[in-house]
Amino acid sequence: MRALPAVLASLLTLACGPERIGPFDAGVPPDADSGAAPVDAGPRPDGAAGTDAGPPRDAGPFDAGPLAMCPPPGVPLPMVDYTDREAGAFTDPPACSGCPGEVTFERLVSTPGGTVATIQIGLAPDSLEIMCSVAVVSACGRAVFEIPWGEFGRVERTVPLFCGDNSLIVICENSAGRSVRVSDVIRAQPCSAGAIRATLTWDDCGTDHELHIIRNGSRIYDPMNDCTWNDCTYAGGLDWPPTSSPDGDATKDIDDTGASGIENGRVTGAAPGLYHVMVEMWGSITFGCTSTDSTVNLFIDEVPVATLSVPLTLHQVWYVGVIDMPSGVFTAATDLGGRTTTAPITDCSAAWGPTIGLLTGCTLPIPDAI
Ligand SMILES: [Ca+2]
Ligand SMILES: [Ca+2]
Repeated sequence: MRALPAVLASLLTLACGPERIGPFDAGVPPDADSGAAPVDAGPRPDGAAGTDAGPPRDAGPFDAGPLAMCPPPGVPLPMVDYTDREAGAFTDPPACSGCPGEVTFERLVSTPGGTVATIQIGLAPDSLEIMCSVAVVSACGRAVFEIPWGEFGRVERTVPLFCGDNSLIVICENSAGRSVRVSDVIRAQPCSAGAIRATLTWDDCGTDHELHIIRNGSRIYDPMNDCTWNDCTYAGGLDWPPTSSPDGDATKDIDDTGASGIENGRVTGAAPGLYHVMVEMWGSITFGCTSTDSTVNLFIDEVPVATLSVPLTLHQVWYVGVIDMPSGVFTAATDLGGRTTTAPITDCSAAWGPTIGLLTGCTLPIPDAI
């Protein structure tokens, strides 16, 4: 375990406290953002994509062609500040002598028509004392990731994009105020039906949680039917039915071995059937913590359908639950009743695979077919 700088250690202590607000905190009053605004079919003054009938906008090199209509919101979406601001940098309050240094995108990379964006932010030398959040905002959905940019020297993160046009809003905050930057529009993959997405984050009390999306009737680490870090981190890695077609395929488009994540897995044009979601705790527990909180957000056709969070210890496996396609109904493992013998939390310490070469993690035959 490497020694932590004092400032970082204090951040970690705060992050592990019960008062910590998660990246998709449900504390936002439900009526603060009904979700109606970002997916409203009415005209929008800024000409946003989706169901908007406003003027077309040039998305530059990210133009992926016409988009399908955004789905209606299933639940309220997380509120994000500054969604009405033009691209650029500013502080809040406008005159702020002690705010964090100007946020600059020293590197903002997205594959045209892709599913993720990688951002690297330039900040003032006191960055370790600043907490930042990155909001991904589209006409179809919103997600917010809280990120201590100085953790373990990392200043770069890859975030999942929603289908269609996205903006990134980076907010870095200290006691004096906020330094904010809003990105230009990034056009990601076209929207399509049958899209499963699972996004995994974790707190600073642990490293390297592992997201799995597993076809029913299979098991964790089945090389053809478990979408995780070893066989699924590139487009077309797993050709799921219908075969010989991108339809139905699973991709883990963001993998992460460090602190706090992010990981992201998708199934595009999912074939009818059941899809299990599991999380392994691969990494280490940070000094001073007894467990690490793991959080999964599930989206069907980019609409958030569930947010779940549990504390994990080393080599535990969290059975998050099952998604039934094409209905998109999610059932948490804790609600599966007599349908499975797989526990919501499995201690896999005694059945962990060989660590030489990092070949496998949990070798137990889980989950049950249901
Ligand atoms: Ca991982
Ligand atoms: Ca396929």
